[in-house]
Amino acid sequence: MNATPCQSTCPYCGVGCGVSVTEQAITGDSQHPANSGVLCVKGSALKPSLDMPSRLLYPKLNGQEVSWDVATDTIVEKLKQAVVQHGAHSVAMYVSGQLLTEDYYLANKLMKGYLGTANIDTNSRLCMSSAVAAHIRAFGEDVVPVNYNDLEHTDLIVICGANTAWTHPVLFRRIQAAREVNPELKLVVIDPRKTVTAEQADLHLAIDSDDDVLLFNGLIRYCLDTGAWDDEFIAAHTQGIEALREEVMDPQYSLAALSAKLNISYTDLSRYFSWFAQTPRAVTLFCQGVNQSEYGVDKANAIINAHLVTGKINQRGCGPFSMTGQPNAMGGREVGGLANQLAVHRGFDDESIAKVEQFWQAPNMATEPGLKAVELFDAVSRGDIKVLWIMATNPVVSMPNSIEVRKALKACDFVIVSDIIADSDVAEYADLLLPAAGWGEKQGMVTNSERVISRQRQFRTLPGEAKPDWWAINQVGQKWCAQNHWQNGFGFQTPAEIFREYAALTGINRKSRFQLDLSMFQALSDSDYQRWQPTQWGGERPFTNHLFSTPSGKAQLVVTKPLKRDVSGLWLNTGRLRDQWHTMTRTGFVAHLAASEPEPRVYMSAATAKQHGVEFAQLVKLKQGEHSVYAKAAQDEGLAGEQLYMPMHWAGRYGGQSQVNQVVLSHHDPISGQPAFKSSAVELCTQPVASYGLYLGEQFDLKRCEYLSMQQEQNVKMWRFASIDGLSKQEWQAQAARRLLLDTDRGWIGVECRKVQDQLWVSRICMVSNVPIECDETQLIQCIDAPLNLATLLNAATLGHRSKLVCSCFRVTDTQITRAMQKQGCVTLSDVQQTLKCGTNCGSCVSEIKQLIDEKGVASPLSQTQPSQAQYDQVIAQTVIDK
Ligand SMILES: Nc1nc2c(c(=O)[nH]1)N[C@H]1C(S)=C(S)[C@@H](COP(=O)(O)OP(=O)(O)OC[C@H]3O[C@@H](n4cnc5c(=O)[nH]c(N)nc54)[C@H](O)[C@@H]3O)O[C@H]1N2
Ligand SMILES: Nc1nc2c(c(=O)[nH]1)N[C@H]1C(S)=C(S)[C@@H](COP(=O)(O)OP(=O)(O)OC[C@H]3O[C@@H](n4cnc5c(=O)[nH]c(N)nc54)[C@H](O)[C@@H]3O)O[C@H]1N2
Ligand code: SF4
Ligand SMILES: [Mo]
Repeated sequence: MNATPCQSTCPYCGVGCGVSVTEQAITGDSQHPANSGVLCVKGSALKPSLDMPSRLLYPKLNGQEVSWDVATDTIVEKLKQAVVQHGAHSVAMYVSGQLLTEDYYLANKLMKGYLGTANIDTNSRLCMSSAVAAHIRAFGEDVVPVNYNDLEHTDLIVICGANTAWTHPVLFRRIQAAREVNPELKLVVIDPRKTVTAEQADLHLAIDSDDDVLLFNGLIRYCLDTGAWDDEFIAAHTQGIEALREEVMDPQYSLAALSAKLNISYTDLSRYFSWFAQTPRAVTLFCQGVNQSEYGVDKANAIINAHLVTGKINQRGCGPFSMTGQPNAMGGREVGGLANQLAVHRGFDDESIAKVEQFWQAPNMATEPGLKAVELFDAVSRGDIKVLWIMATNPVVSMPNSIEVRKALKACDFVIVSDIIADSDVAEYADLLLPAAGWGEKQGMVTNSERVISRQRQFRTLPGEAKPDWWAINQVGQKWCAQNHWQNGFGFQTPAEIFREYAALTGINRKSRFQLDLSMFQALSDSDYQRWQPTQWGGERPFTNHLFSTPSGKAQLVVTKPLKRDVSGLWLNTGRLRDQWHTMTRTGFVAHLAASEPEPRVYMSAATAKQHGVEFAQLVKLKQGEHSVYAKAAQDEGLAGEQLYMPMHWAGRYGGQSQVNQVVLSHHDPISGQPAFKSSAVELCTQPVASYGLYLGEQFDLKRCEYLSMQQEQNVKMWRFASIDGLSKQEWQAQAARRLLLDTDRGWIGVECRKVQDQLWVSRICMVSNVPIECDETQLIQCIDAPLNLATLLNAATLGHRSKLVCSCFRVTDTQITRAMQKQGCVTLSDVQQTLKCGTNCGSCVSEIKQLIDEKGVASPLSQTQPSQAQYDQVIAQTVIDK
């Protein structure tokens, strides 16, 4: 790498922060409009994330290394067999919002122009498709009409169904900074959970699952009653007002009725409504609490309606703002990678099909929408899909009803998986594994939430035979054309060439009602592509003069009904953690990201736990029909009512036993097809466990446990396990040489040593207890690969309070913060920050620190009474040390 920093874009969330890469460090790019140099904890950990374990380096066919030539020949042959025998719709691709625009464009072209099927869907179906459908219904096109800087020029920010402090941290920091500048700026959070985001709001409305439409219709009604409708705007720029008025006049939307129905106090409800009604400027941000629902499209439209009827749109500081999840979810939507979109914001109408067909000179054009993710995997399950190419996504973890998805893949004739690691959960099902180039090894464009197109740049050489995804698709495309004696539509040599073709294709939108037009870049030179700077398409206000993309130019007000599935009893809410990314393949092994939430937990309030006979820290089982999942019970008083919360991340080597989607059914929105990941009915069962354990070493080689998770810590791996039948000392003894076995009052501790010169050094530790183990794990880790020191080891192993990592950037725990308050005289947030530096980098943990200060530290004792020397001697006397 040369000395000038390489300017690129963070590969995680849709905020799309710019990064600056040098040999030494990866830091925020101060020139990038999304972040002005700031990065969150995940972005700050990009450098260690590059050293991933089990990198996939060579194509593998049925487990055997093969050349790319053989691999791509095989794909073409399998495609041909399937198409000839079963028709075009028997093949499919399942791709990802983490692909670059060029990868995505080519995948879409291959499927829809050359294989004759629109069976190409993407994980964005699980993520953005409800927002996409709502935008199309309301605006006539999937356009986000807001910019990040609107957050700095508004009077009210509403965050609905998003935990922005954790999931779009840099954006949340901008919101917090704006509130500091303008103390009048209000923040309202609508979320059934009292999240870290909600804690920092002026008002938190803890609605029940899926009560959003009811709430927003009520808001619209309130605005009508208080004269806050913008009648001029409504008349000139919208259609459908009569039907909407009729809906919201229903008595259920009167403030009093609504307050009772939503179970939200009259005062809180009217505060939010009056703030929204009275201020001329308001932005409503939304994400998965809205999208991932059986009513996701209606929820998004209800939000958009509220902005349309009050005219709070298309002007500075105003608008409904769907935040995108993945780094290029937006780019994927632009090229048209959803099965129900054709390309460049066009659907499957005759005119669009003809235009795209002509542009591509497509020999085999898809003429109807393909299968959406859930339907697609159902089709795989039925045996209707014979060849499936999965790229940059891990559906056996991230799809609902994931056990069925696994079964379907197992039965599928030919599964191709393009990934960067060899042992992702989905790789297990691949007949053909293709090594993709990862972040930093490939280059191309990504579009963020505010339509800013930025470059990801290459700053590393390609390892092994890894190739960019576009390259693999291009090879297959070329061979497919040759096979069919068609003109080659896949002669691309560089991503720049692909980008130019994509930009040229968007030219079909010029002088049409569609906004997406990048045709000014169709002749972009290679060097201009290389030098590309973040560029927003559509400008700050795409709907200039309030001209929307509908045929009439008016925005459509969509009548939305407050429907709701009756989840009687417990309902399971799922989502994200601050420091992990999706199925953990890129963040699970980064020690300081793993430390803040080291094992799979299911959260609930003390009342819910009590009601179900559950004790915190113990193993519990969530059941849904015949499927179940194990996790440790943990407390979160932010969960109202009968609500459970479990992170979506646990997968692979890190917590592969505890994949929550095993108990999430595939109910989905009828329009968008987006699964309802936030509201599953589950049973919560206690689970008697004979042995809880902690195992530190290189490799876990004890018997298979029902519950097993792994935390990577520098050079040590630490497993937490629970075995229902129990784990015997004999099993450990049969395994370990040079072992110590220490009996404790609740179990035993096994220590395996090796001789280094004349000293005993610790190589493995196994602690087993009949109660959940809470001990000083950080200290225990330090005992590995160090001379045996029984006093330290036992002290670390003493059951007591387990420190929780609060600040990941500086690795500061709750215990340290408490100590700073009790022993170092820290009183305020800034005292603590000055003493420990915590919360001074990305700031994601500030509210957790504040909470500790308010609660005056952690409740558990800081230190355990240490055993006396006599006790140690006694233990050592009882110990067996092998020769
Ligand atoms: N740290 C981290 N950040 C990420 C990601 C990650 O994996 N890790 N992934 C990125 C991606 S792809 C995405 S899509 C985004 C997702 O970003 P978010 O949507 O902010 O994240 P989630 O945690 O999925 O869920 C959001 C919230 O919806 C709430 N919710 C559940 N049901 C309802 C409901 O009925 N109504 C309302 N109003 N709220 C409800 C949940 O309690 C939860 O707090 O995050 C992006 N950023
Ligand atoms: N219960 C529950 N489930 C959910 C959600 C939820 O909130 N709750 N959220 C849903 C949402 S919004 C999303 S976005 C999905 C995310 O779910 P997934 O897309 O399945 O998650 P990732 O772990 O990001 O998967 C990306 C895969 O691509 C690999 N990879 C990384 N870079 C590259 C590359 O450049 N090329 C290739 N070919 N491969 C690469 C990674 O190693 C990884 O295996 O999960 C969904 N599932
Ligand atoms: S906010 Fe998102 S884009 Fe920015 S550094 Fe964090 S993960 Fe990366
Ligand atoms: Mo997502």
